[in-house]
Amino acid sequence: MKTLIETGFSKDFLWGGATAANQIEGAYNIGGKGLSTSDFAAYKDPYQSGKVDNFTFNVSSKELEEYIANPDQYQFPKRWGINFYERYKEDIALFAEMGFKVFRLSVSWARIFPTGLEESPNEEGLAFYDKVFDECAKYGIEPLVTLSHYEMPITLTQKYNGWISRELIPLFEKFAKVVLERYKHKVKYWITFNEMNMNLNSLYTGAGVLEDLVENKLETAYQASHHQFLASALAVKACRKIIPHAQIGCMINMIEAYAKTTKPEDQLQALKSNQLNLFYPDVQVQGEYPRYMNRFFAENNIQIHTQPGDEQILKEGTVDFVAISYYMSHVAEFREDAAKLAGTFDSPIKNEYLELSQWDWPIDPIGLRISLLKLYDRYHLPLFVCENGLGARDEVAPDGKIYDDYRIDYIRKHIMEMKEAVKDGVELMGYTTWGCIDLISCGTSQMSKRYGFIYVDLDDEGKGTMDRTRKESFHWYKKVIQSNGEDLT
Ligand code: BGP
Repeated sequence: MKTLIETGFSKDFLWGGATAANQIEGAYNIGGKGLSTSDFAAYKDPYQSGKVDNFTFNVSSKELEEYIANPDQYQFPKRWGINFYERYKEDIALFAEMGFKVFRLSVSWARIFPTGLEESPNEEGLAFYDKVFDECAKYGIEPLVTLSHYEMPITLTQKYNGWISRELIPLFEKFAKVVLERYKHKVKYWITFNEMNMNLNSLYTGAGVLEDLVENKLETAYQASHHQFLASALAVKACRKIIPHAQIGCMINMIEAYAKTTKPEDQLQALKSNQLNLFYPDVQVQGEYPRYMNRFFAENNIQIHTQPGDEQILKEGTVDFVAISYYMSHVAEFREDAAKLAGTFDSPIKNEYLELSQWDWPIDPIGLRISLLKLYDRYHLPLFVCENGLGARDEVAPDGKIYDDYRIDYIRKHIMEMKEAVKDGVELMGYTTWGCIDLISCGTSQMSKRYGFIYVDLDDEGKGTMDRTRKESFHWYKKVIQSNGEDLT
């Protein structure tokens, strides 16, 4: 048998960058948009130290009440974003200058259905994304659209406490169908839910749930996830019908757990921790709940309410590809209460071999290769790295330039490992670095946690001109794309 080893990225590899509506658009109350859950992500004092150890934000019912009553007392940076709403032409032109083949963005549910409950969509909201996709098309950039990226109309939190309620499924299906129908000639790459596995970490961010109102958080996370699985499967089914040539994927935050030692108990713990993470794509790829969850649910008193027909929906709505965000790996060790911690990424254990980012995120490029190999072994489906990047404080030098060699170094090492994974046989569709333009942080609502190739003149309090400047990494990434990942110098 002749052996063929891939030597690099395929010629149609999708290079680009990724964003989310709530972190870039701003214009939170313009064009008929309703308020979203993310419009209540307040910027809080402790974040200023840059040492917050969290991934996603939570809001309690008391906080929400207070934010609604006294909005002027707080700052909500996701309300202003980087004003992509008005500056999208300039931004897309810059992406095109870098040679982007793909641009990942999300559609704000509340821009299309302001409360989520309307019968018909908000035309102004739909028209906005038409303009964005048309602008992409001008440069031959394919949009990769996430239907749900960490936001939903706040009304659905107030009325139903988010995805804990089954009522959200038909409401989301309606939204998804409207969007798929409207953009069927403009968008062929889709992702249903962003990082659904983060429901285990923040119920508010992932599922619009005020967690102080629920008794059993873990059970709620799985119940909300069950509803999202169904909503995702229904969106996949609709997509197949409306846009037969499209590709639609699921997505998780991939955090590979390494065992702390060679002790078998630690190894088993790592395996179980990885199972709890991969549970999400397992359902969305295989169309059914994996058997290992039965024991986990039983031992943790988790009862998921289902209805006849749910199994069928999951079976019929399996995805075409698996997308991941990848920022770090994780260390697992055996402990009696491991079940409580499993899957929550709440590990205090440091990996002594890895350096940390300024926000204490372990930097592990080889972990990306390991993740890709494991995912491909498990699913045999094309993979897409749709988020990866370094959140760092950038300084504007006296000459006006931003010398972000640390970011170049980070991305270079991750691309090298992706390339090794391709040589190892992984089918990789594309790579979109997170926050290709500086944007508001998801977890901390900071502007100073920057990921971009493009600097945006804006501080944590929303002050600045919002002018865009090319960083050193901009020129470097352009070369990378031009050479299809060969020139990484
Ligand atoms: C992912 C989210 C993104 C993003 C990124 C970086 O989990 O999908 O929305 O923001 O993480 O996180 P942060 O912004 O908290 O640094």
